[in-house]
Amino acid sequence: MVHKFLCFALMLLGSQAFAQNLPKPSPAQLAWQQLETTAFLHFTVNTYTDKEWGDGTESPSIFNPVKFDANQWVSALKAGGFKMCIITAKHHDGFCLWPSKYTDHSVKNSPWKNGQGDIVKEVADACRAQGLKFGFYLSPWDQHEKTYGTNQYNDFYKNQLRELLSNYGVVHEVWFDGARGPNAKDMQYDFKGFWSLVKELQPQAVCFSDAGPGVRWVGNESGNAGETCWSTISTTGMAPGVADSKYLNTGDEKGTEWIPAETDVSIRPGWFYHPKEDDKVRSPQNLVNLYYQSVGRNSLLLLNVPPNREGLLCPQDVAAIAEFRNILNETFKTNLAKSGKNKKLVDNKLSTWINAPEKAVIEINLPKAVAFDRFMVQENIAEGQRIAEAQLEYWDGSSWKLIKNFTTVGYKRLLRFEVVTASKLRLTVLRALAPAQIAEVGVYKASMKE
Ligand code: FUL
Repeated sequence: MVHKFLCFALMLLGSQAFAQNLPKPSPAQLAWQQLETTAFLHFTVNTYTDKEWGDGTESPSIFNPVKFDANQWVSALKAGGFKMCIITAKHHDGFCLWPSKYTDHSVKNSPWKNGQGDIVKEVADACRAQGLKFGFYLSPWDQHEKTYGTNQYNDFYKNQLRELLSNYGVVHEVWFDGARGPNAKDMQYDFKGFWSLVKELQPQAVCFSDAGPGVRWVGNESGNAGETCWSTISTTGMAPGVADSKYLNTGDEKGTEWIPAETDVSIRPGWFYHPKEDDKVRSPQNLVNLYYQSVGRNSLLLLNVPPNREGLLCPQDVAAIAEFRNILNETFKTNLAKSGKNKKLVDNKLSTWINAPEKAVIEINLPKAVAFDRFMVQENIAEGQRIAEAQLEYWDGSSWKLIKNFTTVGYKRLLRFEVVTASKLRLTVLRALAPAQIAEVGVYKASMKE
C-alpha cells in the first residue's frame, strides 16, 4: 500500500516537475497569439512596376499614390476584424516608405506629397487612432544599398531599425524576412544585434523570422499550419534566424523554446498589387477556410491585403474581408456549450481552466438535442502546450460515437465535421506532455454562408 502510494506520489511529482520545465510563452507572445488575425500591407515601388521583387534600380519618381489614405486601409482592416497592421517599410528593393536619414532611396525623393510624406507614420497614426496594433517589415536583403554584403551594412540596417523603433510610437511586431535572391551578395546579418535593439526599444514587440525568437514562419505561403502544430521548436546549434525546416509547419513536441507559428498568406496570388489579379481575390469562404487552417490549428493568420497604385485598398478586397468577418461572427455567435455546468470552460478566459491528465474525460452537456458541426477547444497556454492527442465523441442515445481524433490543441483547435444532433459530447485527452489545462470549449452550428 505504502509502496503504491509512494509510486503515485513520485509519478505526480515527476509530471509536475516536467510541467515546470515545459517551454512557456513570454507575455508578448501570449498577447500576440490572442490577436488571432493580423494584416500585412505590401506596398512599395513594385506596386508601380507590376513586380513581386524589385532590384533596387527603381526610380523613386515612380512612387505616387495620389489618393493614399491610411485611414481607409485601417478602417477596412478593422471591419475585417484584424487586430494589427504590418507595413513593408522596406522590401528587397531597398525603397523606404519613410524618409530615412540614412538613404536617399525613399519617399523623400518621390513626387508623393512633394517628398514631404511618410507612409509609415500615417499608417502608425491611423492604427493608433482606430485601436489597432502596429508592426513593420524591414527587409534585411537590400539590393539598393551599396554597403550590402559588408559588415557596414549591419550598422546601416540597425540605424534604420532604430529610426523605425524610435519615431512611430508603440510597435508590436517586427518582421525579419529571411528571403534572399539566388544572386544576392553574401551577407552575414547580425540578427542577434537586430533583436536586442527591438528588445531594448520596444520590449512588447515580437520578432518574426523563419525561426523566431518571438514568432516562427509556418513554412509555406499557402495558409496552412500543420494539422499537428506545436508552438515549440529548438534552435540550439542553428545560425540565428534559422530552424530545421522539417519543424516549421508542425513544430516539435520535444522543442525547448516557445516559438509559435505565424501563417502569412495573401488575399491575392501575389504579395503586391497587380491589376491583372483584380479578379483573383480570395472569396470570403476561402478566407474563412484559411482561418480554420491557421487560427484553428494553433497558429495566427497574417493576411496580406495589398494597396493599389492610387494608395487605396480595392473595393473587392475590402468587401471580401468584411464578409469573412461576418461569417466568422455568425458561426461563433452562439456557443451551445454555454448552458453546461462547468462555467470555467465557457467564460472566455484562458486563465480559468480544468485539470485534465491523460485519459481524463470531459463531458459537455447541451440543454437539449441540438445540431452542431464545429467544435473548439483551448488550452491555458500560459502554462505551456500539453495536449498531444485527443478524441471527440457524441452520445447518440445509446452509445458514444466518434466524431474525430485529433492531435495538438495549444491556443486553439477548431474541428469541422458533418452535422451531428446530440445532447452531449465528450472530450478525452489521450496523450499529454503534462496534465492538460483545458481553458475553453465551444460547440457551434456553422453559418449557412460558410
Ligand atoms: C517573402 C518575400 O520574398 C515576399 O516578397 C513577401 O514579402 C513574403 C511575405 O516574404 O520572403
